[in-house]
Amino acid sequence: MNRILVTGGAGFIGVNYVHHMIEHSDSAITILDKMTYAANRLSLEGLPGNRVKLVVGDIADAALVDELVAMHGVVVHFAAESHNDNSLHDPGVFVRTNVVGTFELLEAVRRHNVRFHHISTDEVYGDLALDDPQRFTETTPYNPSSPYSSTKASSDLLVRAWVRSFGINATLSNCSNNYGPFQHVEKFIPRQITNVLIGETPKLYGDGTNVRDWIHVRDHSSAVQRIVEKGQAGRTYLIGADGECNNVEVLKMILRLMGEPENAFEHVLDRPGHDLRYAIDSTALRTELGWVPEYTDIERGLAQTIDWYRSNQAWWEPSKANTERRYAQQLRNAS
Ligand code: NAD
Ligand code: TDX
Repeated sequence: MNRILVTGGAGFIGVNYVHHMIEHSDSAITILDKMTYAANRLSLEGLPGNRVKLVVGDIADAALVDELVAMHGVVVHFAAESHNDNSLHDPGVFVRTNVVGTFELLEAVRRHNVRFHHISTDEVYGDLALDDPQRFTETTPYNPSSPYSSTKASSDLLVRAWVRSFGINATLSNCSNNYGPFQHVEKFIPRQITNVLIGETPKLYGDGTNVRDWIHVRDHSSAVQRIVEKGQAGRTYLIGADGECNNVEVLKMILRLMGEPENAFEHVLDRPGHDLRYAIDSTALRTELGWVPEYTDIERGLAQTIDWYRSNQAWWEPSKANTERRYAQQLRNAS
């Protein structure tokens, strides 16, 4: 049985990956998670105690990371500060977790010769014009815009350098925008779904023409499993499911699916430096590793996600008021 150390396994994508691996492998999993505001213990309910263990700790804690890495065959590294808006208001913690934390993990996998997979984002490539026929590929130059994406880009470069200089056995993946169950209510889709559920008006940044390339989080999990099992050491794989959609379209779809008028939202102050468009070309992952996304009907995926938030109010309600307070404070700071 494989022993996998999953960093950030109590957050959105990490916990979906843990559930996926429990269903689709016989691995034993240790989650290393600092349990920041973004983590939720309820997401771990139903996981088998004999196969999943939670260690509460910081990936920037070198001694703890060294001890844990030594006990595992694979590290799958999801832990990060992940929200662009927060990075504009408090960038320091993004540098500590995303850069220093990744550095400590790299040093530990180097010492103990452990397989490493680094989870990253398409945002490292910057943004595209709406009419640009090109999409991001493994060779697109890095050009991050925000404190968040620049710290993710930094962590990617550290991984690449540790592969080249020290020969660590690592792969990287850069994925597009995820949606699905267990996503924190600060993010666009759950924020708007839960706004409707509590009778608050959904909030659209700027004119809403910004395009994101949506992928269901379950497809991200299956892609990561494939890369960890079959990926070539040193390679970067781009993960995407051809889900380009602009924010107004997504918001109108949510409102329609929830039985609200399509125009029942308000435009609010735009995010500073707001990236216009992301688009992933995942041909290499599909042709070389044979990965195929399953949840490509976004309307269906959104309907299921809405059902999940309706049925799991106890999961998100405790963080909703705080999140909206944080947004209100950020708005006051900006004006
Ligand atoms: P999230 O914010 O929901 O979860 C992050 C998790 O990391 C939380 O459980 C948090 O407690 C933990 N964490 C934070 N700092 C830590 C530290 N110092 N030590 C240990 N644990 C710590 O984020 P997410 O959306 O699940 O993103 C997971 C990963 O996927 C990140 O690396 C992110 O950059 C990447 N990614 C996200 C998306 C997306 O659409 N959300 C897309 C592509 C890539
Ligand atoms: O209230 C909102 N209104 C709005 O219009 C929020 C929270 C967001 N938006 C817009 C901004 C973006 O164009 O929606 C889009 C998506 O926003 P986020 O959910 O904040 O995601 P994004 O900034 O695109 O980054 C996400 O995808 C890439 C994740 O948060 C990152 O972790 C990942 O790397």
